[in-house]
Amino acid sequence: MAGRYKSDLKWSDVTPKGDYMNRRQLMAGAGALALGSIAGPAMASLGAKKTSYGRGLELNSFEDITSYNNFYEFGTGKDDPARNARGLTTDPWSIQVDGLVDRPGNYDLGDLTKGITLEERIYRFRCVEAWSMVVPWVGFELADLLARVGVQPSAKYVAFETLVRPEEMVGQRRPTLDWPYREGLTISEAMHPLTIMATGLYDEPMPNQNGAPIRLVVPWKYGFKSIKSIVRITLADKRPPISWQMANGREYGFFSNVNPTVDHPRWSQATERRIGGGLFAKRVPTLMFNGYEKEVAGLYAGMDLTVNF
Ligand SMILES: Nc1nc2c(c(=O)[nH]1)N[C@H]1C(S)=C(S)[C@@H](COP(=O)(O)O)O[C@H]1N2
Ligand SMILES: [Mo]
Repeated sequence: MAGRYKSDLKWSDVTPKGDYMNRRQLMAGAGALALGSIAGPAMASLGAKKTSYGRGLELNSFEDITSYNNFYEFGTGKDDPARNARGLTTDPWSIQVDGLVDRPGNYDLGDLTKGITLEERIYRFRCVEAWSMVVPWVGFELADLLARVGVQPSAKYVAFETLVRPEEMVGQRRPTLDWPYREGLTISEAMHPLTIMATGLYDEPMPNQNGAPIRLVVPWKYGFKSIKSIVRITLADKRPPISWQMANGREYGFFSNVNPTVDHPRWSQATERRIGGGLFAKRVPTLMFNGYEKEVAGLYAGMDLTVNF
């Protein structure tokens, strides 16, 4: 699997059969090549924009990205999600959109994302535990989805929730966290063009252990902000509770921007261990905002980042 691209993105995996057919026709009509009809890079066949982010970064292998995971719904070991998430049902999938939106509803994922152009985004990914990877995500900007449902001017935050289904999510049979897993962003963070909803990686549909069928990716924040397998999106005027802050507010803050100068109470955040580098690989320096300072520092202008951690 490592480092290769398959010839189709299998939108059908996140799209009901009917929609999938419409999409194919739509795309063919628009002059794009039909899905799966040619060999070669799938991005070209989908007509998706190639990324302008992350060129030159060295990608982690598909194996690295799909075998070393945090997804506590499937257990707390790094290899638990790959093993335990196999049986997760991701089709059908719906997302409840509620709160301060013009068009609330319980949307089928295919309907909610119909016609949205997928894009490749190669991002650094830095876990609060001080390991990191580089992942070629496939997805679209969260701002596009929010535009579809119509964000009301009074909305200041976006809250997200993960599926609760203990029958399929063995980790949820224990109160490791207060399920559902919850996350949140300010509206300006949510609207930022770097913030994406990812439906795949390495040009394949999102592997279950990485948060199928759809997860958030916020590359300048610690990995736990990038909530997986989302079933609810709520627009709110108040800051929503988030899982890791609920579990330990002294160690995990709402913002959780990657910041090498603000250490975790129990370890340094100045450096990181690159996954796949081998046991004796040298740690590498952690970059401010995970290397996206130029793009996102403005969101936090005037804020004391040691207080708003
Ligand atoms: N629902 C849910 N989302 C989650 C987690 C989780 O346990 N449950 N773990 C978070 C953490 S701590 C990290 S580092 C990333 C890991 O994403 P990856 O397995 O795709 O690398 O997912 C985040 N999203
Ligand atoms: Mo993490």
